[in-house]
Amino acid sequence: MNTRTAARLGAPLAAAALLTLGLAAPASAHVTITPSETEAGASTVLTVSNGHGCEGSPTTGITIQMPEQINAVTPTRNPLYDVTKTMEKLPEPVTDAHGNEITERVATVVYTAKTPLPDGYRDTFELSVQLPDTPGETLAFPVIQTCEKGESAWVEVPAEGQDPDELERPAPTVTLTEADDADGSQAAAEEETSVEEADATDDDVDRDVVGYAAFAAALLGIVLGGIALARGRRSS
Ligand SMILES: [Cu+2]
Repeated sequence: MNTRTAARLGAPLAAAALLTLGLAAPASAHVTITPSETEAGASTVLTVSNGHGCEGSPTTGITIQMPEQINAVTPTRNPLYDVTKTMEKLPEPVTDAHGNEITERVATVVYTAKTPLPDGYRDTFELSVQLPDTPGETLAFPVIQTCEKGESAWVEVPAEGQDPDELERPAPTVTLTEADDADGSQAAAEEETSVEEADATDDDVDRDVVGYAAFAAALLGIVLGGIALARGRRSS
């Protein structure tokens, strides 16, 4: 085969490869959440990613529905979006991580774009959440994506045994895994060391506080130093 023939053969092959990539891209560019798997009971930050517009139309906003198993949600602000929470009353009051009684929960988080997001670009949205302590459970976060033209409802949840890849617009999900320290075989040993661990955790927190204090003091020193310098200059 001479180089000319190779080139002639190569072009259609490359085109075919591109076509395959093009077809594969939409599945990986859905609205997704990372991590898609994380420890049950954890306090964590989930990142919702929006990979494309509504059939080419720019995205104007997304509404994320919180699974009812999550009561505590703190959305991270985003300079390109206005963010609001819609609340709903809890059937029964619950106690939050700070020991306060809460009577309502965040039902949805709405990000509204200040400037529509063009198709072909992506944005991410962070939610700080307290996950329920139910290993093995998969939580669905249905998302409504609104666009300049139309909307996409990422709300499909696979039926028992169905492959989520078969769905056209699957709701992003997070699967809760067994916490590392909840390993059954180590449960007894853990009980013994749990007091020590609790102490260790306290120490860690103390160390963090000291770290932050040192950092704050250093910052203050810089600021005061700057002021002193400025004053010195002015008085001289
Ligand atoms: Cu997609």
